[in-house]
Amino acid sequence: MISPRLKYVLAFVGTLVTLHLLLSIHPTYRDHTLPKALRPGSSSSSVTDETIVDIPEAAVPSPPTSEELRIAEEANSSRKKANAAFVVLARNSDLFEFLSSMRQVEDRFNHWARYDWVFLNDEPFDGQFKRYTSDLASGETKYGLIPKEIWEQPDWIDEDKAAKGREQMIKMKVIYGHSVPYRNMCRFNSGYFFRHELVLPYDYYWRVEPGIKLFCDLNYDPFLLMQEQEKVYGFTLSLLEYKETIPTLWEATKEFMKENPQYVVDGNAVDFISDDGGEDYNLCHFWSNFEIGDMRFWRSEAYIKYFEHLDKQGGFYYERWGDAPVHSLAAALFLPKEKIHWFDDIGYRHEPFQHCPQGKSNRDQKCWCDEKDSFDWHGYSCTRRWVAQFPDGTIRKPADGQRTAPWKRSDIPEQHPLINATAA
Ligand SMILES: Nc1nc2c(ncn2[C@@H]2O[C@H](COP(=O)(O)OP(=O)(O)OP(=O)(O)O)[C@@H](O)[C@H]2O)c(=O)[nH]1
Ligand SMILES: [Mg+2]
Repeated sequence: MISPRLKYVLAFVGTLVTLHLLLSIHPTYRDHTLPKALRPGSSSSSVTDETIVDIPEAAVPSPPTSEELRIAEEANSSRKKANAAFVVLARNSDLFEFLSSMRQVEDRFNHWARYDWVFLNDEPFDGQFKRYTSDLASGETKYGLIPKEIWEQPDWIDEDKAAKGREQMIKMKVIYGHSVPYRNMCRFNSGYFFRHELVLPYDYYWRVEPGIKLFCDLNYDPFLLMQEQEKVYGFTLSLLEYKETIPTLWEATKEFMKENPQYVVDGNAVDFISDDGGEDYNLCHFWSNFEIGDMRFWRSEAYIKYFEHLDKQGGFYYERWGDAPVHSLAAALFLPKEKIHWFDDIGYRHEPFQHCPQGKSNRDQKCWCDEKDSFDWHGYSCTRRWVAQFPDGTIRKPADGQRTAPWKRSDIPEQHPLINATAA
């Protein structure tokens, strides 16, 4: 029989033990009470005393106060900005593929820069498109309708001739060779996007397409770079165009130059687009799914007249002239070459090619692309030719060990890398 006194002592000791066991779950209590040897991970884990670093309380940064956040916000909103916007041509069905592009542009740059987004469509944007895109945007969002008279194949195009052209391209397996909407899109991007009423108030634009990738942080404002360095056209990737899509584009361009020699400037980038001083077109062009540009150039007399001259030939429909070679030929002929800027530090992918910044630039900007996977030095890229326009070294040369592109056209494989990709 246990005496009542012993009962109390045992109950007290039991309570103490239970309390200790419960408190041992808490790491701070456990660290102060358990012998070192019994602390979890002390003998079997690879963490030793030397690897455990006590962080003094003062070294742990405290979160910013709301007042500090307000001051930072105010400083950012009053920072110098260019008169610029992202310009997006898209269908309602492009929404989710586009949101992945938009989210990356916001995350890498626009969350702090806060430029507006202008969306254009040949049909009214639906509520879902507007809801998702405006939720992601840091700047204002604007949604515009493209008038049918501008978008659709004009009446004066001979439809029989255009249909024959399309059939021919289907046979040749030219990507989008069958498509009239694709041709509408190319003509609109060549001659009209910069004149749309929602786009007219802006000077600079950045074209963003669905399904692109932006690999690196942008720690500066590329619109301000364009403005301050008086650049007019910016690109990341360049490549050779399919000959089959533009059989008569160069002839039409030469005709325009002959009739309007005043628009062709000295010191232009003709050697980028021609290997024989302007006699023949070498098919090099800037890939226009990424463009940062000054739209005052597209609105200039030289470019508008050039576009109208091309449009009259009907090549947007009889052939399949792309806005990329049209923009590139104009920029290379009507601008001094220094006004064209290669955004070497913007890591960018539009299937199936990418430009990945190299070395220090790759690390400093926290890029997530593989440096070795850059299209720049591939045979079908024209970027090496672009770099050669600046022999004084103002533009980076390929680093040692990087793949180099063959210089002679005859070394380049016959099969274009995009042919068969999505042929009809
Ligand atoms: N509103 C509208 N936008 C279009 C139409 N066709 C293409 N676009 C847009 O125009 C841009 C270029 O079209 P894409 O289909 O990306 O053409 P691409 O870049 O040559 O080819 P892929 O990207 O490989 O399909 C994209 O932003 C599209 O969303 C169309 O019929 N209507
Ligand atoms: Mg695209």
